[in-house]
Amino acid sequence: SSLGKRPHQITAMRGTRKYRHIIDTPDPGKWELAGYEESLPISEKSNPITREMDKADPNTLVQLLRDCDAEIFQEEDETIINYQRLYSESILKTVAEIAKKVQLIIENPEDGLIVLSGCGTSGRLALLLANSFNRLMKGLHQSPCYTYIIAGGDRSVVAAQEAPEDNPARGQEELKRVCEGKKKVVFIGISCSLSAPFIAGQLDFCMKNLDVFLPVLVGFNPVSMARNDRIEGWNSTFRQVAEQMQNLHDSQRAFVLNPAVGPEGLCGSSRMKGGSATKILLETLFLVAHKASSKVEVTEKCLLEILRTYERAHKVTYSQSKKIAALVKQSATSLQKKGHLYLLGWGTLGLVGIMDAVECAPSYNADWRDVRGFINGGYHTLENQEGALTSLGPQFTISHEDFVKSVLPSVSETDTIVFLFTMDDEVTEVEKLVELVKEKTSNIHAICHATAGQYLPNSTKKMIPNPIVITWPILFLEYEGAFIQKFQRELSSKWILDTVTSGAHVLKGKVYRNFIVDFAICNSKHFQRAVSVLQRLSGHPETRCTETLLQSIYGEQTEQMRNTEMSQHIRAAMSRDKVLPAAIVSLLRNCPVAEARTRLESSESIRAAIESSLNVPGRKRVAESTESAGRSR
Ligand code: S6P
Repeated sequence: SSLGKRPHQITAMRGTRKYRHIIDTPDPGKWELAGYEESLPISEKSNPITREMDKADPNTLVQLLRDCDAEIFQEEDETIINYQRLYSESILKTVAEIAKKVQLIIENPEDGLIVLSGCGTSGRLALLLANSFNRLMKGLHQSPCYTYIIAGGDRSVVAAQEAPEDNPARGQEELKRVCEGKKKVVFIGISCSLSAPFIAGQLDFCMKNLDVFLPVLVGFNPVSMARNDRIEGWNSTFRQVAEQMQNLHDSQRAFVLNPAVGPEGLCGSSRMKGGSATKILLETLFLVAHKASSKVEVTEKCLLEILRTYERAHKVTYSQSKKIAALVKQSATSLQKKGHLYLLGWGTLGLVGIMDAVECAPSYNADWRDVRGFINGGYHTLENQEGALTSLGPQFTISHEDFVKSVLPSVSETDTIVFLFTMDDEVTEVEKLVELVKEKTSNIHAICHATAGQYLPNSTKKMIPNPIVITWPILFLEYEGAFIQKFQRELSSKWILDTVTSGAHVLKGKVYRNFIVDFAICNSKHFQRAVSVLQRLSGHPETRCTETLLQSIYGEQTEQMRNTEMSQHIRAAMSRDKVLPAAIVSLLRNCPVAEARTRLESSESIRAAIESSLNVPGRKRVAESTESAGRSR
């Protein structure tokens, strides 16, 4: 393909590559060129790789997302804009510096704490990572010193609550609560798109208390692209906070860890690459910190060794592309027939499943019942701070027993079930559950991780005809080796499930080109993204797009609503169906929102409605060039 390739530069760049790559990392994308969707941060740009994704068949879909994921490992290209990347020296250096600060906490756990905080997927990852490293410490008879914060509290782990993300004061309160009495705190604020007010509030608080706190900001945009709009009830923007952090970076009183990993395969869906890169970067950082505390010097080589295991994981995972594509197809068929996708996982893979399932609701305006994740042992295995939340309602039931009791009775042939486990789990337990499910549907799939030499028993193979079996090489490493292996399996499962859930929604018609055209507008980031998608699809200016979006939200009473706060718009948007699709069709056809809604009702999918609106005779083909759109942020 000609995507972003500049033949005269490729040789030069290849020649300067420092490390032998395990996967074929793509050549730098067009998105790196100056001027490409200039007004948008990397995390919100549309990835040139996936421009035609909505027309792709399942096999192609998997390849496209594989290539997007490979961009995580792409090296800095000094001939272009010079974004720092995962393997850039500046990033490796920062990781090593932060690791040293983390090491001090590990060695004095009584007075210290490492806090990971995030919203949505970033918050779920905070929980996963904090628990992993506490487990690592317990295994070494050290006192655990990691904890997590997720915006909205533990209920956000298993059900999407995107609104708390907009609240910086709540972020601060939570931080103060978990750090009470601690003398030294390394605070890791994760916001993939450098945008969440909840995290901005926390970082701001840390910077005002530098005697106790060492704040670290993790995300995947340059600071100059951090979000810069006013935060409701707050006096600075995320960008201002990030700039202050950057100013403290050189004196090591704060750190910003923000390699570019390229735009998401689906525009803005930071749960995908953003989430994966967060996991890779932070696990590597903590692993070297722990090594350092057992007197192994933190060198660039040792960092690279760990990073390369993740790169290897990409290759091993996508060597199963054919089978992944089959699962994408099957899952899409279920969703199209109004069936369900259930992910039944063991151990932390159960949480990976939940993470992917939960995000379908805000990402694709899916019903929370469409895609659901379950974990063996429920909250006990999840190891969340607040314990069992089952009493909050059916959305909060997450154990396999809950699944058998309340979901299984209504499972039918239109549903797809995916089992997620490793060969070290109790495979007989898996078989027992498969046995039960088999009576209801034949669409049974599995993602199973094995170590070289381990084979799936024949009994299991008979029950699950075409499992995705990923065989990992034996790692002869010290104590941490087992963790590295676990991290790889989690990431591998995440990659597969991200692809499956995203791919299935693409095939369901929720995506036009690589824009998700039906997502929940449930926080200010989503509101702005909606406006930006409208601009890029219609070519109309921001004011007109905002106006139409408000009409779609409020119907006739837009006039009074124009000067109300964003939070009010969001509350209203959340109680309304198809807000974004109706606005898109209305703008493209230049018709009232009500008419757009009727058209959507009678259309086979949202994508189809948009496609036919773009083909209305006499329409200017403004949407062809995404490069020129989205100007006015
Ligand atoms: C994104 C996902 C969201 C984000 C959350 C935090 O695909 O739907 O839940 O994880 O909004 O985003 P960020 O950029 O602050 O990490």
